[in-house]
Amino acid sequence: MFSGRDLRSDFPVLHQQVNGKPLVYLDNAATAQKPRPVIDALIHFYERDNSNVHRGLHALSMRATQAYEGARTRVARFVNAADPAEIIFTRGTTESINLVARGLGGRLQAGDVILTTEMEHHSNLVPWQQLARATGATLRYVPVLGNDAEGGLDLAALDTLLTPQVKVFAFTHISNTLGTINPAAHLCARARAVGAVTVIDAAQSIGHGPFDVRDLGADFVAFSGHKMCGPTGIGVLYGRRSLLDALAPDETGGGMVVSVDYAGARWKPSPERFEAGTPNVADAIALGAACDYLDQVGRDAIARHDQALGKLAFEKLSALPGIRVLGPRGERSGLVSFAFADVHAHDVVTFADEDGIALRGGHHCNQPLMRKLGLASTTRASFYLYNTEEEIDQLVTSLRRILKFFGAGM
Ligand code: 7TS
Repeated sequence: MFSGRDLRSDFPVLHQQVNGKPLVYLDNAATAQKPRPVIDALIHFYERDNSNVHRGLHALSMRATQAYEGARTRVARFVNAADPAEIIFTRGTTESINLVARGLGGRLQAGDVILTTEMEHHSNLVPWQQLARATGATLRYVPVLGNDAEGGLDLAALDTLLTPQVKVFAFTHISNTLGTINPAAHLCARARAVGAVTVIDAAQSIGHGPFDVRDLGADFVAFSGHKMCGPTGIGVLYGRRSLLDALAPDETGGGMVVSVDYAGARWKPSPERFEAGTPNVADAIALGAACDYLDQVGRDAIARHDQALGKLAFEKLSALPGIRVLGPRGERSGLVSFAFADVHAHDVVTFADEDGIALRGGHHCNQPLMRKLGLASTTRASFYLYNTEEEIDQLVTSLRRILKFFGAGM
C-alpha cells in the first residue's frame, strides 16, 4: 500500500497555493491531475517524434506509428482485451458511447428495448434517447433504490426489465454522483442471458482499480483518458472484436477505407474502421504512459486507497449538522456527494475555494437522478491516489466554517 503523500511529488500541479492556501484538489471525478511521466511523454513526442501516422515511410512517421500502435497495445493490456484491434481511440467516454449508439442504429427497430439505469451521466443517457427516437425502440430504466436508501440499483427489477426484447443494456460502473459501485459482471451476465449487448460506462472506474473486460464479460466499454491521469482529448471504446466488425462506422474519410472509387468505398476492419482522419497521436501515447504509471503504483492498492478515503469522508461528513450525504453507506467508490439543508452547493464550492479546496457543485450531468432525489444540486468531493486523510480533515474544517458563516444547521 502506498500513501497519497508519497505520490504527490509526481504531480507538479499539486505544488501550488490557491488563495494563499496549499491546493487541496478534490475534483478528480471531473478530471484527474497528470503525473510527470505523462507530461514527459507529450513533450517527448512533440520534441522528437512528431509526425503523422500510418502514412509515412520516413523515420519520424515510423516512430510515431510505432508509438501510437504501442499505446493501443498498452491500453489493451490495461483492460485485458484479447486483441489490440478491440481498442478504438476516441475523444473520450462521450464520443465512445455515441460511436456505439449510432453504430447499433441499423440493428434496432420499433418493439426493441434499450435498457439503461436511473443513475446515468447525461453522456450515457442522451445518446440512447436519441437512438430510441431514431429507431422507434423503447428506452427503459433500472430504478435506483429509494431516496434515502443505499443508492444502489434495484436488481430485483431486472427480472421484469431484462426481457428478450432488450437489445442493449448500457450502465455505469460507478455513479459519478452517488459513488455506487455497480455489480458490472453480474449485470453483463444477466444481459447476456437474454441476448442483449452490454455497454459499460467506465469513466469513473477505469483509473480507480483493476479492470478486466473479459472477467466482466463486457461487450463494449467506454472511458476517458483524462480521468485516469492521462491527457484530455483522448479516450477509448473497447469492443468485442466480432461485434466491432459488425458495427457501422460513425465517421468516414481518410485512413478507414480499404479502397475507394467514384461509386463508393469499402471499410477497413477495426480499429482503423472507426478512426477516420488523423488521430490524436500524442495524447494516445501519453495515455499509454498513464497506464504504465497506474500499474506501477498498483491498481489493487489504488482501489483500496480511494475507497478508504471515500468511506472516511462519508463518515466524517455524515457527522456535520444539516447535511445529507448521498449514496451507499457500505462499499463505495472514492467520491462523496452531499447537500446542506440551508446552504447552496455553489456557495459551498466558493467558500471551499477560499480555503484552497477544489470541489464541484451542481447537477454533475445527472439531472434526472437529481430530480428523483429531490435535489437541485449537490457538492461533491472526489478522491484519487494523491489525496490524503489530512485533506479530508481540511475539507471538514472548511465546511464547518461555511456552516458557521451561514448560521446553518447549528
Ligand atoms: N460518464 C460518467 C459516469 C462520467 O462521470 C462522465 C464525466 C462522463 C461519462 C463523460 O466523460 P467525458 O470525459 O466524455 O466528458 N463526469 C464528469 C463529472 O462528474 N464532472 O465533470 C465530468
